[in-house]
Amino acid sequence: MDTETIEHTDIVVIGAGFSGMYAIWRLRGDHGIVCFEAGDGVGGTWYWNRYPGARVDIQSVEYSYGFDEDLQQEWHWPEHFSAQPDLERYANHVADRFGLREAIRFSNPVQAMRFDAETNRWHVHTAKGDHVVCRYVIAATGALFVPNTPPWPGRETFRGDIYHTAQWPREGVDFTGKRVGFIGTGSTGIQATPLIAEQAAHLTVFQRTPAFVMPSGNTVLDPAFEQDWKANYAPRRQQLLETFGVSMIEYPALSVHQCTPEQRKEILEKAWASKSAFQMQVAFTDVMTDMAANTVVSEFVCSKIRETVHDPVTAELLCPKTYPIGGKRLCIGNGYFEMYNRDNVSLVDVKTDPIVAFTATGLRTTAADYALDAIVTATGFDAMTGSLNRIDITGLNQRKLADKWADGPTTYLSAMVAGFPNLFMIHGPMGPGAQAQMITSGEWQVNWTARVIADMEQSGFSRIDTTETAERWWAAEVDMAADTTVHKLADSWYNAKNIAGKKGGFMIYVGGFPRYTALCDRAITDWYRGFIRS
Ligand code: N01
Repeated sequence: MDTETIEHTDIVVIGAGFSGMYAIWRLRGDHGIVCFEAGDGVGGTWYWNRYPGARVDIQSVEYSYGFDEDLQQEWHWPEHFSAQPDLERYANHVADRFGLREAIRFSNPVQAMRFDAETNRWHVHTAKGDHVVCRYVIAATGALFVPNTPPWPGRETFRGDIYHTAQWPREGVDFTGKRVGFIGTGSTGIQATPLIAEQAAHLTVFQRTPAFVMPSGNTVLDPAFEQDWKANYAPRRQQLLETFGVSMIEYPALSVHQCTPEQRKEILEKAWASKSAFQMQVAFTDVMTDMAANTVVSEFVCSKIRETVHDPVTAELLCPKTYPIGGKRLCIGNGYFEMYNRDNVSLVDVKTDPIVAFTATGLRTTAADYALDAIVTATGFDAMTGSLNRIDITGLNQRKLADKWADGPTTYLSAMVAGFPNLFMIHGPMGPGAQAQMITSGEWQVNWTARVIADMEQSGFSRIDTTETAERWWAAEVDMAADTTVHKLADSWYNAKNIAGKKGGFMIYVGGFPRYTALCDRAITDWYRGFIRS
């Protein structure tokens, strides 16, 4: 006999990261809400990524919630760019302050979801056996949640410990006296390695592609700066939404071609010292659209690397030469290049000599064996689609989302997928994602979703879907935006090329947040253009 208890609610939120928590707060007034969270705490990205050096690279006065004036006035960020423990503390404070935990079921990931077309309800099933029937699902599942673990053989034979930075032990790891191998030199690797190098007997960094890394210049938060933000929070939050990347950076007036060599140098030095990696991307009007301009900036960064790293062979290996600056997400580091001047750090180029296996005693490349006591993988994520593809999602006509997305994701406005009604995504594939400050842009997307749901209810509709025509239109918009930039010239998680065999086109909308929000708003005001409500 089936003894399963079926619960009914209005909305299921998947994920208690920053967007999921805000969705609970924003929608719970008028709706029953249940939120399922895989971890045993709140914070999402900032819950999982607790590796040494994990730190946000957008200033914290921006990278924080704006929905509650008292919260933003009372909260104090100790540093300009907050470290993971402070971000997790903030997430916990918000959960407690606003009573969000009541709605969250921890350590209980959603495993399967099925849309019942007769009743227009989603049936949501979880790891702990919950079965919740709801009208809407909001997937705030995170663009970077499922770790990428390259399938090197021999993992089980390695006698030491293997870690992935996105699944770091809560109690930390002591590398004192150990020979540590570190794979991956993206945003995560460049943050973690300098701290591990301070502890380890020896650190060997295995690099496939060098990164463009700007110095962070992180400091304790200047009280006058904090006061200025607190005195102006409301207009600043609005201003953020009107900027390209939902972040206050200085936009340039000049093309590189309009500048003398002296002017170029002055502008680039200012951008380098600006405390924002993204300033480098917009040092001139044409960095992201003209390879000649881009090369001027790339060469400037390489000159900084050569000035910093004493060993010329290592310095050359660290200079990115195969893709444009800004093509992949830029990184902000704290002493990353300086680290290579330490006696206990060495760099291995695994582009020319790839890793082939774990061994009992370390790692094997095509040319050598490396003896190691611990291995850290910072090999990134099955980004954008990984989180949802891991859930067995069945939409209309028994169609599985993973099948629909087998050749890459399709979405309309990154918010919905045709054939999967009443399922909304926050920071979904083909959205502004990594090119827009995630907390503020997430709040905006949740507000937009809340508006759509409120309209449904006022108009007496019970189903909203999008169409394949609308998805094609959005794909063309996403491609058009990317085609005008240098992004497509780099292989990264933006275009699914970070994982061998993964399919998909360009997955980030790089047309700017103001255009994105205008298109989302216009879809609503144009009588839900691209949607079908019934
Ligand atoms: O992941 P990545 P990440 N053999 O995909 C290498 C955000 N973030 O975790 O470049 C050898 O960027 C891979 O090499 P390659 C941010 O949006 C933000 O670092 O593919 N190496 C690369 O070096 C960021 O973009 C913050 O050739 C292999 C690395 O692993 C996103 O998260 C901090 C390999 C993966 O780099 C992801 O960053 C951290 C293989 N088989 C992260 N497979 C801040 O806010 C992969 N690699 C500061």
